[in-house]
Amino acid sequence: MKNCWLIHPNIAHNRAIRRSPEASLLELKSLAKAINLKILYSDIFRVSILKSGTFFGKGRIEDIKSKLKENDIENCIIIINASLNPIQQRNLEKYWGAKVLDRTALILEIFGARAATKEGSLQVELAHITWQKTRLVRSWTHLERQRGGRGFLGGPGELQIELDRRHITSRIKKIKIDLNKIKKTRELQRVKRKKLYPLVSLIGYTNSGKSTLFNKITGGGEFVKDMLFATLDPKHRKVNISYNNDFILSDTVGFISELPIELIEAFKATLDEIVYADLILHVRDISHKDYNSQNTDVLEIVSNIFGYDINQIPINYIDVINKIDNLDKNNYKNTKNKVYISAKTGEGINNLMKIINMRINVIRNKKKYY
Ligand SMILES: Nc1nc2c(ncn2[C@@H]2O[C@H](COP(=O)(O)OP(=O)(O)OP(=O)(O)O)[C@@H](O)[C@H]2O)c(=O)[nH]1
Ligand SMILES: [Mg+2]
Repeated sequence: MKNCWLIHPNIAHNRAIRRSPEASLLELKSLAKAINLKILYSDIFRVSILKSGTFFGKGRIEDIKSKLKENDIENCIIIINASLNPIQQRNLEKYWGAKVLDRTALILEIFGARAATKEGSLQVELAHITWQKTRLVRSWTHLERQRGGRGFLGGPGELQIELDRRHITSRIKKIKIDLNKIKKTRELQRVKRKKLYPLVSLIGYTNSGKSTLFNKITGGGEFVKDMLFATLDPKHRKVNISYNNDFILSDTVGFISELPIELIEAFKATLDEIVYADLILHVRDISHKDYNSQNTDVLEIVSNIFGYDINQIPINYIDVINKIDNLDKNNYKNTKNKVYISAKTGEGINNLMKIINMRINVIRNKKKYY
């Protein structure tokens, strides 16, 4: 198990942030645990001015360095919950003599560890190298070479960077071709299925309970865990709901705030499960402190996928408010767009099925299934 030090930079005057620094640090801890990192320290550091070359100011950098030294910490990965540019990453690594990951790198690591199918692995690799390509600057490549022990004393020249860039470009091309082939098969399957049954897709923030609900409804044995990004590849199952009204339920990858754009791009084929869905069930964890921010995060990603404005929620959308067993309240009011459930205890699942049934009937009247 590798050691890590988690740092959430609380950046002054950053209005785009929807969470408290404490909530952000808590989520960062869950991300680190998702790839089995041992958390040695976790801190919130206020950053009043962002330094272009080092992100943090001199004092902070020195403090961190002394703490590492005093405690004789070796091989500690320092994770900064922000986006670092390659120069900042390189400089911090140099000062601290430690590996530094930013938020995007950490999420890419988790996805890499989770990928189980060929499509999943290719998608993650595509996201990873697309991201790397944008970071291919002289200093960074130099460091990579040293890390790899290939002994480029003075660092590579522009020629080496150009070669690396060309290598990445041709690999991206190859992955896209491979992914396209898989996508075609997936599309054929989807078209075949859709002729027979409507598609109902589960979406939501990671850990909101999508797979638990999927299992509850289908009786399937999907992997469920109190861990971020437990599910990566979409799963399908046919559900018998009532005579002539069966549907296909699909479980999908979870979302997170500031999901790297490279991942959204690379996972486009998987996310088609949402685009082509007749009905979208947005599973939300009402017992989570960030319940509202998570909603905005998901809507932001969904609007990005559909190319919508964030206020324009698709009409085939149902809010599935999950984990009500964690709360004391018990007078929930369902509507045709909102239903309260506990995927764990089964409470409210009947209501959900009724609403799905009703909405599918409407769809059926508009479309023809054979
Ligand atoms: N108390 C309670 N816990 C739940 C409920 N539904 C799911 N959980 C728990 O929440 C955690 C995450 O559940 P998953 O079903 O794996 O969540 P997910 O949305 O599929 O997560 P990802 O695949 O990571 O996106 C697990 O520990 C579940 O047992 C619920 O209704 N009540
Ligand atoms: Mg899941």
